[in-house]
Amino acid sequence: MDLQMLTDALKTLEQGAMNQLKQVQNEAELEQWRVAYLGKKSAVSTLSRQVGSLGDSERPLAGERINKTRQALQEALATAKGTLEESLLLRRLETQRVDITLPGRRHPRGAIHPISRIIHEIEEVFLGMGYTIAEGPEVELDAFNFEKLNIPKDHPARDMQDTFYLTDNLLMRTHTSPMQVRTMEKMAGASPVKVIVPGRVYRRDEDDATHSHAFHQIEGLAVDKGIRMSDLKGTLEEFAVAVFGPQQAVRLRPSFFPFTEPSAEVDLRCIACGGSGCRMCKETGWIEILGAGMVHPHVLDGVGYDSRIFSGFAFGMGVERIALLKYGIEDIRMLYQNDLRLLEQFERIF
Ligand code: 2NM
Repeated sequence: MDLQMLTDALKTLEQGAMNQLKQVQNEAELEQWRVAYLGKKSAVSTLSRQVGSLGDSERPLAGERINKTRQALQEALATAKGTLEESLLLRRLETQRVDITLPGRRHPRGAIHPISRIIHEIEEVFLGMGYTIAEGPEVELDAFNFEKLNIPKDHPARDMQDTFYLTDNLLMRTHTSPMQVRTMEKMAGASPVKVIVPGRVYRRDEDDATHSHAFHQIEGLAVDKGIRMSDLKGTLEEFAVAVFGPQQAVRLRPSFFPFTEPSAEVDLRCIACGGSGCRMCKETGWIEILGAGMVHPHVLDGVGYDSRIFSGFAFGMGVERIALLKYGIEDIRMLYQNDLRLLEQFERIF
């Protein structure tokens, strides 16, 4: 073989390769082409092994030409690869086209549970009157749930507030009052104390339309020098108007709690008939919504407030009762069954 033969062979080879490359349709065929024209057993490789048999003067030029051919083939391969990838991408874009005009998929959104809603709403009302909010443990000491609230071990009020005991002295709280006791003790005689305590409480009750063994309370407490029953009534009127509307009024009837003296049941003017009498208020024109009173001097003294100097009022309401009244729900159990038909009627906030 001489240089001329080699040059001719390279030219023919290159032309053949370029023609073949035009036929290539996919990546597999391109790889076959690469192996055939640039692989170890390709014609270019075979020719380059024969360069050694040429004369000294021809050898450098022969090497140069072989390299040039190989370079041309490599460039053609790179170009073909780019073109192939581009056409594959275009085909994918065509077949996997996204219709951006389709309407979006709706995701179901949760709503605030009526119990939480009422708690938030009442919290706002009392925050507006300068109260702070405190929360405490649901598992309480007998001392905080009963003793410090003027309910000793043999007191009949213990029967009405029978609860779930963990040990002799540890129980599920029957009201949120223990947290009011804790707040007063923490304040260590400083005033004023203005706090509301929302939270879950427990009673050993049979569940029915109006009772639940676990329910929610909001209790309020104000202690200062010169706090009077009229402050209690004004505060509760403000609350009633904010939650039930501008026509509202409250009235106090004498009652009894061990931790208040005097004590009162608080009625709301009937929200169904406006006071004229109907089935809902049993023709009385009033609906009982909470209990309240002036904090018993014995309780004040027990938590470090001199009852000759300080006085206070306190009240407690059942959140479920307020929710049933406000939303016109008939049975307390509907608040716990998580039936979407009930829950979906409340505004979706999140
Ligand atoms: C009620 C009714 C009347 C009350 C009393 C106290 C405390 F801790 F100050 F003594 N907290 N809550 C209270 C008073 C609760 O619920 C029907």
